[in-house]
Amino acid sequence: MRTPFFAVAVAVLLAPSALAATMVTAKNFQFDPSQFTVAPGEVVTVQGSGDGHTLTAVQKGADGKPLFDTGTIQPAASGTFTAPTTPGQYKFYCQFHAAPDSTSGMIGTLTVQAATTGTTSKTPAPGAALVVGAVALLALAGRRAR
Ligand SMILES: [Cu+2]
Repeated sequence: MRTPFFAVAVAVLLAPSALAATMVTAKNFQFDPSQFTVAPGEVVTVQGSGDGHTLTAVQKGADGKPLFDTGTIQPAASGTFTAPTTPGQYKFYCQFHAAPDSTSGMIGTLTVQAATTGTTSKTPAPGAALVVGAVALLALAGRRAR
């Protein structure tokens, strides 16, 4: 009884990592990853490194400002931006190390996709509920065995 219960307890401890939000790193004058998919309206964290960077949408909104923009991210700091709520592909660039029409360098593409896969979803994965249920069953079984 001991070993399986321990294994499930470890699974519970590891489960929250699956809920982590999308994280992008800006380093060596590249975005990593430079192409990624998020849910509509998801908040994306961009970790800076080595130099000041921005992650700025090429496309501008009705107000004339980029659709999304982290603003300047200092080295070793991080910034965030909120993805558009309309599904589609959005090119972005770093204002310091690329231009809106750059075809290489510090550029990338954000894909906004209505959540179908669990990888970028912010809602708890169904697996978490299953694990909690399994723990409850094991605890019950352990009690009955005595
Ligand atoms: Cu940059």
